Amino acid sequence: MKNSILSFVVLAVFVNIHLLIGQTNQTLSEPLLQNVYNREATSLNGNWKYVIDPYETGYRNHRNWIPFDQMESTKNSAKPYYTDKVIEERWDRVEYNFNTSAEAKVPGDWNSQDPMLLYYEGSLWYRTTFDYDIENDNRLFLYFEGANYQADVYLNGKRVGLHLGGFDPFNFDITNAVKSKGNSLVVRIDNRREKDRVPNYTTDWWNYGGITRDVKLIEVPATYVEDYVIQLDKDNPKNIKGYVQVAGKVLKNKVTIAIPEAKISFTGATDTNGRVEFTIPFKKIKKWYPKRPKLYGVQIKVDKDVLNDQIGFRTIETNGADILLNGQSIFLRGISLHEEIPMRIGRAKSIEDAQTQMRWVKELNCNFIRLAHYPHNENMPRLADKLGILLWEEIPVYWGIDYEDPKAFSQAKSQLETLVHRDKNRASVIVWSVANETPDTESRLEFLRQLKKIATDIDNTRFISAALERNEKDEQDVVKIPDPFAADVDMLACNEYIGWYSGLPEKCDQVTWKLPDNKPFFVSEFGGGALYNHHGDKLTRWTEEYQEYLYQEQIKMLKKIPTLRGMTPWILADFRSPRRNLPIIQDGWNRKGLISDGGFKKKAFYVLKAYYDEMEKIYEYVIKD
Ligand code: GCB
Repeated sequence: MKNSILSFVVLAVFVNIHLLIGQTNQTLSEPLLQNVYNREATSLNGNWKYVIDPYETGYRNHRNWIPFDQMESTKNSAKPYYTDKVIEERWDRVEYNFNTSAEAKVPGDWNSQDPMLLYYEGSLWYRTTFDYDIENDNRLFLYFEGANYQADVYLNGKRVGLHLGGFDPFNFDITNAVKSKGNSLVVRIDNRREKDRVPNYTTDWWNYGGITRDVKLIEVPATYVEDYVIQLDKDNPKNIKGYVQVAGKVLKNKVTIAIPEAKISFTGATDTNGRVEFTIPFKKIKKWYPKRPKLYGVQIKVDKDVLNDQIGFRTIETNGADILLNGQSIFLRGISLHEEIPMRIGRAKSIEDAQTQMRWVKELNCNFIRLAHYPHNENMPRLADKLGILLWEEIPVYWGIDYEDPKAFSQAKSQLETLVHRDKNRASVIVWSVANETPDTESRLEFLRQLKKIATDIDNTRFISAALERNEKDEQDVVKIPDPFAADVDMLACNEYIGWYSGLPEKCDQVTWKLPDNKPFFVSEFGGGALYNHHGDKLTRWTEEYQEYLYQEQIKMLKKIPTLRGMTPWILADFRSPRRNLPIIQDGWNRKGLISDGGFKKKAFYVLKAYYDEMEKIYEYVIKD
């Protein structure tokens, strides 16, 4: 009894701290524009100057640990340290000079661009210059698709904002800060691994730093479409349901939505907050299926702002152990992947990179991808929509982040909100995953439950899941998922490395799975390492034969689980990881890929493909509407 009162008090305090922190704005940026992907943009991609700053000379005074712009003395003093011009002055004076500095490609991780930066974790200052004329009373946003991890953004010497989070987009309204000629945009990126960050100290992937994704200027009319949801009504899929949020000058306005090919048009009036909600009945719409990924052209208009999107309409739900897509049972023939292109060391960033990954995914005969372990760039969900690939999207609440620290919670929250916000109109996305292999503690449980609530408050039409762990120590032959968060997820998922981290592949034949029968079960990871073209017998680790055998045994085992509805083995391609330093075999690469760092397929690739060909026939569905 005492214990339960104590844990109630602990939880109550935890919830309160979180609520309080939720009110302090850690991310000093404006609400994210919806569908920037389709807005006309001026790209700021290109070669940017950079200065490496491991000692934070440009950020902190040498007598004071806190950043310049947080120093009391600088705020009220007549001659503050931090003036409008301080950034340029400091950097262009004696010790540093952007003009003569080296250049790095934006977008791009810095690690793969300068050998000195391969393992660099610290601060680096970027600068680019541009001219820009804003028309009439339009507004101008500076949009970053992603930068790892902290971005401090300065325009013409003035700080415009800060963002925390390595994989999510953010934007700033720079209408009043921009000039028509010679703008200087300075961005400090800091990719240190810190206790209160998400992820924090330890990950099994490379901590690529820099402005890793596109940077653009988005000009919108004075009154503009800020956000919208246009999706099938989950409870009555004869309707399209959603809202439009207008921002800017005239919030009370007329909004129109047109889907000409489906003969749908809607006109509505926004309220004084700029919001209109709608339910639009329709006669006939072709649903989105992986085999026929029909996308409709959708146009949203307010005032002078016209925004186009391509949207697919489908339903997704569970019924007992079944996953029903448009009412029919499906099996998720998946694969996990990192946002990395193995042949060209570094982050994947372009549409061509996404196409390369998708080609392999299709060759495997997949209909599903787990975009591990953080939000991937928007090319992936956009392409998945077009190609008919279903997606699991996830935030880097990974391993041992600090579940007790409200700052960590606030970063996890903002990353999740942004991901759901960005992709909530994508038919391909069916799972929001809130965590990967996290410790079973009370604070972690509350952390994940709150994340679940945050995601479902924005979007309650998709599954909530998390890559949980199985019991590793006790009752080795009976496999269970003891994590209490299992009760909270819609799709029960776990990572298991039977035959690699525990035992040899034949171990698969010795275990029995004990799982609830009322939920779909999904294996979010299994696998083992193999160096491409390294051969031996099937019990010699690191050979292609071992990996092939492991896949055969895993598949035999998993086939016996009646509630199994899919899997995303670990992983499509070898990827860089500083944890993986076994000489000759690893040399800084996690070798669990089905494809090598040179882009070559290993033997296990074909085992998985054969299984997926079989599953495709078993779970054949008909396109009904
Ligand atoms: C895991 C992690 C993944 C690792 C993988 C491995 O469970 O979720 O990030 O890369 O194992 O290779 O051990």
